[in-house]
Amino acid sequence: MCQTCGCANTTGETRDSRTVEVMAGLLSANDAQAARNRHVFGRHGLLVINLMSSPGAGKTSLLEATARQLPAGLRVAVIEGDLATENDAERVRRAGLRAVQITTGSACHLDAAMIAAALPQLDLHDLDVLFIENVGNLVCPASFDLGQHFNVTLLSLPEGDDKPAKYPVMFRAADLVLLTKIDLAPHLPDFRPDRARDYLQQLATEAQCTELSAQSGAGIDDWIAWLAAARDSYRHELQHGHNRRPHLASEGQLLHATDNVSDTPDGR
Ligand SMILES: Nc1nc2c(ncn2[C@@H]2O[C@H](COP(=O)(O)OP(=O)(O)OP(=O)(O)O)[C@@H](O)[C@H]2O)c(=O)[nH]1
Ligand SMILES: [Mg+2]
Repeated sequence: MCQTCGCANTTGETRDSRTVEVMAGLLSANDAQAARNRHVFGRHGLLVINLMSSPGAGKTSLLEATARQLPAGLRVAVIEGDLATENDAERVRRAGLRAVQITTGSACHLDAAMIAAALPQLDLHDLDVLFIENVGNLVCPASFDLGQHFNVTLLSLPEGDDKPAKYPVMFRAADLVLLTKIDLAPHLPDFRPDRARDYLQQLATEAQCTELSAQSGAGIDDWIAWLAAARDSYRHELQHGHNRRPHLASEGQLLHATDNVSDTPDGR
């Protein structure tokens, strides 16, 4: 799969110290670029939200539903990340949002340099919120800081309620978890939202967890309210000299750099 983060390497070659060194170097270069991105966003007072999930959990549909209910005057743009095609950027443009598509080729996640390269295509001074729709993948995107302020992780009902337990790095990185496609609940009785919340609690995450359906519109009001509150708190912190960072999972970064993740702190 991805040649840049080492996730394709399942044979033990990651234990080689030179490989570990190269990966650690890549991650630290990424962190430096992410800090530069965050500085640029801060100069513009621009709130940046990274949407992550497995493929098809409903990220683009959420952006389309968000566009339909945006408060008047809120200026929003989207950076789309996919291995191939301009499909998602075209979808959100049709919904009325400005959009830039990044196609990563073989990379299974976005990184900070890709975001920096896309920014000149957007008028940052003319925006309030920038969404980054990461590549559909429940593992690697959580380990790469892009310069964003919040991570939002989607879990759709058809995926099953045990995903926070099976993919802890992604869910620990989340500032907000959205249980999506809630309109399908009558057809998917095995998915128990309370069980998904229990699994999240077991990760000791403070992330809120809320339910919505991009299709029926249920829960979209709450999501828009969260967005407005996130923007207010980000701007308030910025006025006091603090440029917010999301809950990035440092154990995920180590997972990409070494094999020893068992006794690392959770990076909050
Ligand atoms: N029933 C139902 N279907 C949904 C909902 N949201 C998205 N879908 C469907 O789920 C499929 C995938 O949705 P997308 O929004 O493209 O998912 P995505 O996460 O952007 O997918 P990738 O970008 O490929 O990772 C589409 O067929 C959507 O119509 C929802 O709230 N309810
Ligand atoms: Mg999409």
